[in-house]
Amino acid sequence: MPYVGVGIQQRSASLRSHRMIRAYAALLGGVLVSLFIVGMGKMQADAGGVPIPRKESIEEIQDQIGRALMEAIEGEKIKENLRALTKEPHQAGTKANERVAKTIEKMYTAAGLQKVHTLTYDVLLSYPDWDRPNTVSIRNRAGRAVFTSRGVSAPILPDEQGAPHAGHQWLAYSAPGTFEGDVVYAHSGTPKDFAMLKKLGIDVTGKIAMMRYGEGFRGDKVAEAQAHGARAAILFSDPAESVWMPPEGVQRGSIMKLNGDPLTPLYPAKPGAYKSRTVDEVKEARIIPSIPALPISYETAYEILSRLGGRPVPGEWQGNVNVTYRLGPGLRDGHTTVVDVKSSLETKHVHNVVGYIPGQDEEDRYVILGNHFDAWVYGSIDPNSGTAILAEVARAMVETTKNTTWRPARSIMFAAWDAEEYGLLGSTEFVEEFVQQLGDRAVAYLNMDCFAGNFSLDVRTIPSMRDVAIDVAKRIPNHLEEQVALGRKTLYDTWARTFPGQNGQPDMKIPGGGSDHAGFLTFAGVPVIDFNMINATRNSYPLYHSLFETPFVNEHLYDKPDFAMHRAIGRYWAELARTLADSPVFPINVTKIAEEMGGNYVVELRKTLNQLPANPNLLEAKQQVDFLEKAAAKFLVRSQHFAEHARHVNAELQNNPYDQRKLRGVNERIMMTERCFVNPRGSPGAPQNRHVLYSISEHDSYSGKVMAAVYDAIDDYANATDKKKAGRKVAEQISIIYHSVHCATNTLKHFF
Ligand SMILES: *[C@@H]1O[C@H](CO)[C@@H](O)[C@H](O)[C@H]1NC(C)=O
Ligand SMILES: *[C@@H]1O[C@H](CO)[C@@H](O)[C@H](O)[C@H]1NC(C)=O
Ligand SMILES: *[C@@H]1O[C@H](CO)[C@@H](O)[C@H](O)[C@H]1NC(C)=O
Ligand SMILES: *[C@@H]1O[C@H](CO)[C@@H](O)[C@H](O)[C@H]1NC(C)=O
Ligand SMILES: *[C@@H]1O[C@H](CO)[C@@H](O)[C@H](O)[C@H]1NC(C)=O
Ligand SMILES: CC(=O)N[C@H]1CO[C@H](CO)[C@@H](O)[C@@H]1O
Repeated sequence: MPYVGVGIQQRSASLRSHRMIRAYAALLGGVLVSLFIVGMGKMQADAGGVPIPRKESIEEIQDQIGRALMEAIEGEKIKENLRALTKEPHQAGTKANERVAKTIEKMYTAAGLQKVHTLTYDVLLSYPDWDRPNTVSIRNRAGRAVFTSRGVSAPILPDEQGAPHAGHQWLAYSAPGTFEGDVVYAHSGTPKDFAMLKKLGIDVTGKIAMMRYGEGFRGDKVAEAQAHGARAAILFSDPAESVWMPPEGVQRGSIMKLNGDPLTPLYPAKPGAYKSRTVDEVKEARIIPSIPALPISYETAYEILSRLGGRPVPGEWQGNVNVTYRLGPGLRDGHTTVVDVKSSLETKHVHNVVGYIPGQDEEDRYVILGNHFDAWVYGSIDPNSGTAILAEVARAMVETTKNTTWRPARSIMFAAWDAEEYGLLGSTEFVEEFVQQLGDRAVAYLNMDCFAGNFSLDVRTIPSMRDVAIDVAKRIPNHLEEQVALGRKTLYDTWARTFPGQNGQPDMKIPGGGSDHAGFLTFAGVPVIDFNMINATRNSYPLYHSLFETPFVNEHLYDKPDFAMHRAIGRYWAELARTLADSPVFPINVTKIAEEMGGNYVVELRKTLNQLPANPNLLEAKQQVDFLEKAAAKFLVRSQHFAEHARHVNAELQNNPYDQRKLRGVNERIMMTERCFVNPRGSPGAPQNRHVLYSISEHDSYSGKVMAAVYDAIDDYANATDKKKAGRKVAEQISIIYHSVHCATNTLKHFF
């Protein structure tokens, strides 16, 4: 890298030390005086008489800024935000949700964020008929209804849950229609469950598949039912999977099997953009179902289950409704079941709201914090617990920039996404619109959707971000008094104990497809952290997507009235953002990718291939694994050298005038190493899945999968009749990973 003019270096160095000194002065003037005496003692003067803080004191200043920021986050304000955001049901595309977008704009503006504005997209959404609820009924031989579900859940707290139509039970993107026929109980509706039914001699063709929630994405269940010939689908909340759910409660949700607007794949659905796909094509591609589907409560499920004929289900299929579950098909006494769904597809405006705290040193580098704001009903947990927290993080950060002279070195962007519930539409369209800029400038994306419990932090991230996820958690005070009493003072302590992983570190899964981080990672290759709070069992969270997710639940069930847990989440979010925005060298550890590649991914891949029946058509694939292994070893060595170089650059920064360009070079290479794992062509059949390591599984859109395209090719091989062709496809997919690893190695080198 050519050397830069000395004048520029000195200027930027003195600018930075000035800022540091101003930060000192401001903090000294504040409540933190006594703490800062220590830092002062460590100040020294350089030859020119300008005091330059030594290494420890910079860290101490950072520490103090962190504390000031954490102190600034107030539980009471989060609570106020939450009430303001959950006044009425607000599905994407409705007037009510537009009002919520306006509320967020006002919150962001009042917080002092800059350039607060909305980004509008026109996307395909789906609604029930608000005047005629969906129903399930049971008819006797004479065709008379002996039972009809209400189709609307009754409120428990009318003050919070009493809006007209709030209780409607529906699934977005269901086909409209009425179907009368026989029910088959298909357990969780997984491919395995349908295979089991086949084995048991039960044919789902022409029947109604009744499936319970849990074990994967609801859209996959309905698609699976349709693929097996079912004419309608019923999903119910089994008490076994539904903590706190009242008998009448239902889980709403989307059953679209794609992220982003289905009519404008890969491109932003900006107003006026040409829609490259028609609704019929979307149905043909089985992205949305062509059969009616609806969710029912366990009270309604009881009516069907208690009349269902046929043999009892296999033992592990029995749920917690108080009857013996049977397979069907059909009800006893010649009764039939009628599914009646009213629904329509509509193209609607959706609005993302964004705002910024501009970075002082690198305005064109962004740390992005995001959460969606559209909800199935009131959304006080999912998602507005997160929306309320994020708005408070924004306010507290700006306040900290005012009370101290701290400014983030890089820009911090706050994003409230619309239409996440329908299939991550708002964030996906945004990523599609700005994919180039995000690839070039986004440092990281930090997502928090909602919480699922109130006990431990839970983090899903990629290997290069694990260190920062851990380091920051070690700084956040534990919100649980009884944990603190046991000596677990920080979020990290409870987390590491609750979810132990390898090397004494907490276990972190790779991010799945369930929230707005997906597009950032899988389409743009931006490192992401998706986090929330959860209970030790990690099972589905209470009242999910139900009418009963209203502020009372946050205030009295999930958290204490002081919102200590909400606050702890806010502190984690803020500190993650500040760390990523201020650390001179990005706290993104590319050595971890190399380590995982050689130590885990290659090993697993070899094992999987070796488990397949030996076949000459697999030899090429196995050879590719050998190449990949060698490439991974080189990548590891190179990343260790690079880490040494980065440490050196960082150390120089602490002692001498800053060499901003060297630093920028190091950080650019970290970013570009991550981007090496984006394959612009996408994976076969899924051009939106462009990350070759971390992607969404084709078979379960909720879970993240390592090297999904490779494993999908292996699955296809296992079932293929043309083994030669299928074997070559496996080799090709492994070779694409090899190419990415090679790219990463070269990115970390100086010359090629
Ligand atoms: C920041 O300053 C304002 C106005 O002086 C004050 O109300 C607020 O409490 C201060 N915040 C912190 C965290 O010190
Ligand atoms: C089983 O549950 C249903 C619906 O919740 C209820 O109506 C019925 O009385 C219960 N039956 C028994 C035997 O507990
Ligand atoms: C979390 O677990 C605690 C006990 O460990 C339980 O009392 C509580 O109901 C659970 N809360 C949620 C939100 O799942
Ligand atoms: C977590 O949830 C449980 C169940 O509602 C509740 O008893 C407990 O107080 C909650 N914990 C906190 C810290 O709010
Ligand atoms: C990055 O990860 C490697 C491999 O786990 C580890 O040895 C190294 O200490 C990490 N680097 C930093 C700066 O934490
Ligand atoms: C349709 C079919 O035959 N599917 C099989 C494909 O291969 C997997 C094993 O890799 C089986 O589990 C499926 O049953």
